[in-house]
Amino acid sequence: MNMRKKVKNKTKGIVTIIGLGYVGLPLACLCSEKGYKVYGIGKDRKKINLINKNVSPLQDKEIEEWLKKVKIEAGISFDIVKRSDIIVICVPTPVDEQYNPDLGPVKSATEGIRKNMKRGQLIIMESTINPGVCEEVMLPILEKSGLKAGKDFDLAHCPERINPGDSKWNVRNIPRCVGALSKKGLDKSVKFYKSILEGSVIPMKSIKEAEATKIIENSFRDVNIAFVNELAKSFEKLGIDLFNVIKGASTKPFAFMPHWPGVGVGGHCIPVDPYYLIERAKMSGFDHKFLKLAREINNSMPAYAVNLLVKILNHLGKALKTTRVGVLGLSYKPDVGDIRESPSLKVLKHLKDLEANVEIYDPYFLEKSTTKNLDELLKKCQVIILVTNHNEFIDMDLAKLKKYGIKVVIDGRNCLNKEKIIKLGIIYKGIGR
Ligand code: SAJ
Repeated sequence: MNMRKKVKNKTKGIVTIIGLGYVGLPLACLCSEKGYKVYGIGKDRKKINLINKNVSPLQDKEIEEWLKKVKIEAGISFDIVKRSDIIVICVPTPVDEQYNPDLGPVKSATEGIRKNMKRGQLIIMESTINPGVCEEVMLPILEKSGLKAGKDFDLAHCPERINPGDSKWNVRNIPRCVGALSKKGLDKSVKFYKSILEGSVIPMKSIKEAEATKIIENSFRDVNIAFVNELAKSFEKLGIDLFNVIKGASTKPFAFMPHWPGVGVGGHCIPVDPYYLIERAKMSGFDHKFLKLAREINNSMPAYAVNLLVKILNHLGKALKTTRVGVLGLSYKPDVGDIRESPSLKVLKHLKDLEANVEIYDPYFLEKSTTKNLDELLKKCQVIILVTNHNEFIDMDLAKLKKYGIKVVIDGRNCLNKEKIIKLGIIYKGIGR
């Protein structure tokens, strides 16, 4: 009896997860917990060694605990694909400096599978991709093996919906949409996900529909954030506190979904995914003017926040060059240590271009911070720009701003108490408030 059969008798089957980050690692833990023999393929030896010692390479409490209770054999070789029943791809789908989609990781993972794939396997793509990637990019590579999709192997797409730092929604309970090239592939995929998930599994009519589902979810979020960011610029001139207006509009019990203006849109999903649709639609002769405008508005927010500061300093007869500016936060979202596409990177670049003296503090990135703690930063600086609404900043004792002589606060996440800061005689400016 071969290895696959032996392991199959003792487990539900052999699953190999390619990509062991925020998406792949929780999925690997869940598959192991639900009785699959789980292998992981990664690129970073340090991370792989940690996982093999049941230690999480990610700053995520839940995964740290989970990894201690499951068994994942991680490595860098694709050989293990030979012995797998199901192979799930969870690699990054980034954009480059010019915001062009970069399918490099997808292509190399698919190539690794091609060299080792066997008859009867189910290959599932979980990374966020635009409609067409499975059939136009992955399929040609896989069929170079001589095996035929739908006959010798199955190809499906189940877009990931991981929300880092979310205590309510996680890999177990988030509903998932699945699409596949063939009915058999769809049935096998739905069966697999139903065997590990508590959340519902929704079969889509095609693999393209599954690809499109995730892209519109995140494009929806990007355009809604752009909507309020444009309002923020307009209401700044009208002297209206947009933050309060959105709170007012949120009392409408239907047909309104609040989004919040801020210093920018970061992360590996929201600011990235729309470009995958924009570029693919362009190839078919459609120009997504609206999606592109939303991206433009959101990308303009870091400079907008810095310019708010410049305008205030000029009004005070001060120059940015002779002011020490404290940047609070590097992460793209609160209480996680993730800097991908973070607006903080653009804020720091604008400040550097304007020759400002900058101090940085982020409790999740002490190695990138220039001060050991928040107090040290406040002591050194005259003005601050808050970029990340970490709880540590929201909970700070605002009297310290006065004590350390902070003159201006730019609240990039509208998360500080505006009235209190103004009462302390400090100039407060939020985004749209
Ligand atoms: N942001 C705003 N205003 C908002 C909401 C977010 O400026 O009203 C900014 C955040 O500060 C951050 C960026 O946008 O810089 C992205 O924020 P996010 O809350 O969307 O966080 P992500 O990137 O972790 O998004 C994930 C996504 N999940 C997946 O792609 C599987 C997204 O689909 C979720 O909607 C989002 O979490 C969520 O709802 O928290």
